[in-house]
Amino acid sequence: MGSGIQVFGSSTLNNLTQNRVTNCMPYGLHLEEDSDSNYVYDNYVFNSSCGIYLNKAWNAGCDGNSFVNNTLSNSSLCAVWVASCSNNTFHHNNFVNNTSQVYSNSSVNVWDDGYPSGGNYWSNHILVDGYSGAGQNVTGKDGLCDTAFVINAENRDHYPLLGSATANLLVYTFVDETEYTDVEILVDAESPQYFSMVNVSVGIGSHNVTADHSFYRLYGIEIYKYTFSKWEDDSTSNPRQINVQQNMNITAYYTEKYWGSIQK
Ligand SMILES: [Ca+2]
Repeated sequence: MGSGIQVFGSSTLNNLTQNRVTNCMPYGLHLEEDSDSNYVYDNYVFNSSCGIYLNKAWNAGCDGNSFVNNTLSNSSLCAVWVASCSNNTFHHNNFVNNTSQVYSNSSVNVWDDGYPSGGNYWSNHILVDGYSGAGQNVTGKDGLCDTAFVINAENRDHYPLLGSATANLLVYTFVDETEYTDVEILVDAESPQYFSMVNVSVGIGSHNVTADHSFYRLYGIEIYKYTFSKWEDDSTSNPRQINVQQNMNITAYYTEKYWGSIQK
């Protein structure tokens, strides 16, 4: 029990990067009591009650922090819990399979990096892309969802990401880590130019890695099917063995096929 990483008591200008925080109750990353202007980048927070918890204490909130390129997954309560903390920025994070994505109370925060950089990937959002432009009203895809992800009246991601058809698997190495010996790549979004979907930590050694053989994506009323084609080194073995000696990325490529239309 206890938070994974706690930042307390007017702690400012810290960099929290490339941490793997799993099974921490109640909070994965915990900022409280006037901790401002910290940079939280490229962390993987899995299976906490709240992935990121921002709270006011002693009449001081946590403001002006940046949360970028983090993956927040399988949070039993919510991925981000924020109360009386404002001017924090969240973009290019993956919000995947959380009971609730964001709880926000008395807070006004920024949930995207503007156009065309974009916001976050939300696994429960409507992933439809037929329009582009800052107003998402120009015909043509741009890799960003056409509709905003609305948290409440004062908090919204104007440009949610569609995710990635190439699944980048960022493999962190932990010498003493043994619980993840098999790695499954789950690809459930589309748009080749965007960021990694899956961050998994494994130990040094040989591991069995599987990419999903196929998945479906809805575009408006049309359905596309994506089928595994190859790994970035042209191997088509799936599953395959990888030998981990240091942090690494591996990418699975998929082919897109038109599948059908939904009757409206
Ligand atoms: Ca769009």
